[in-house]
Amino acid sequence: MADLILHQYADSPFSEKIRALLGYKGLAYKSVEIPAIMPKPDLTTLTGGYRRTPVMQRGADIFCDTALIAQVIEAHKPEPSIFGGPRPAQAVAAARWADSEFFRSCVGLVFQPAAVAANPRFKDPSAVESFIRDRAAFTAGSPGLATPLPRAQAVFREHLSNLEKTLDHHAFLGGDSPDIVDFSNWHCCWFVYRQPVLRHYFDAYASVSAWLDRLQVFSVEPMATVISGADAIEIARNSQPEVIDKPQIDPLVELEAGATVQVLPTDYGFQAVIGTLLVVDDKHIIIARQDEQVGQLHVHFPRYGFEVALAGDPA
Ligand SMILES: N[C@@H](CCC(=O)N[C@@H](CS)C(=O)NCC(=O)O)C(=O)O
Repeated sequence: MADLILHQYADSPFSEKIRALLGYKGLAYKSVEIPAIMPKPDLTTLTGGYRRTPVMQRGADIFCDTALIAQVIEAHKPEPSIFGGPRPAQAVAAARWADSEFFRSCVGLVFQPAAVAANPRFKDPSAVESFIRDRAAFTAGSPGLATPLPRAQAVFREHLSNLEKTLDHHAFLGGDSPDIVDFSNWHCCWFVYRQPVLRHYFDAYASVSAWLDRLQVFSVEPMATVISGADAIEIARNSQPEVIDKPQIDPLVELEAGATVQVLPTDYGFQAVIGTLLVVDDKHIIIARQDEQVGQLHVHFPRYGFEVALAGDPA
């Protein structure tokens, strides 16, 4: 099977979720450092317009969103499992909540004025301006990424006190070993914890801090070989998308296989990807794209959190 290639950047929390997961699985992978703001020409050549971070590539197959990427990694190396716990419904729901509500509250904390002022990445006023402009375009049409500070802080503190109660009795949220809930909470906490000016938020939570130290171990020794975006494109060009075993189209979407469709996230980052519909089942949306430079690509999305419609239909 082709190598896993993670398109990511160092400061990205959702990339950190996947870096830590790959470290936990002991998987070697290739890594492309992508820009944090647009343009991202190599990435969007592969995705067809999806710009969120990270993206996983395997040959000419492109996987968007960390919920799906985590499943791809689990299938690639099933042990140790992060989906094998006794309460899958609770685990998936808890991970989704952490990746959405909890993440938004962490963004609220990280972008509070005191933290922005102390952040070396925002020392250059022109860099701040470009970042703000980029994120305004990125989140256009959605309520935005950051929960306002008073509510963000309340959500954060309440959740940390609940995590603390679990971690007083267990090494990980998944029990004796980490599961998907650990990785979805890890990247959110990491985003806040790594800012010295925000570390006080963890002062009252000794068990959470010890858990962060345990998870940190998985991301400190990256098993990544760094390659360029051009190398990743070359790999895609020299590969064929994997054959899809039993393509299905959910009849409720009222779309035919082969229709020209657009796929959009339902929460934020409304940059459509257009392609030929291959699969819509309970878990996946898969479309085919023909790129002049790369050839045939399959772009995969999780069904949860994404919408598929005829290209050009209003979202
Ligand atoms: N649900 C998505 C969220 C990804 C996300 O919001 N990533 C942030 C970076 S951590 C992003 O895309 N920011 C804008 C960008 O990188 O262009 C996932 O799980 O992959």
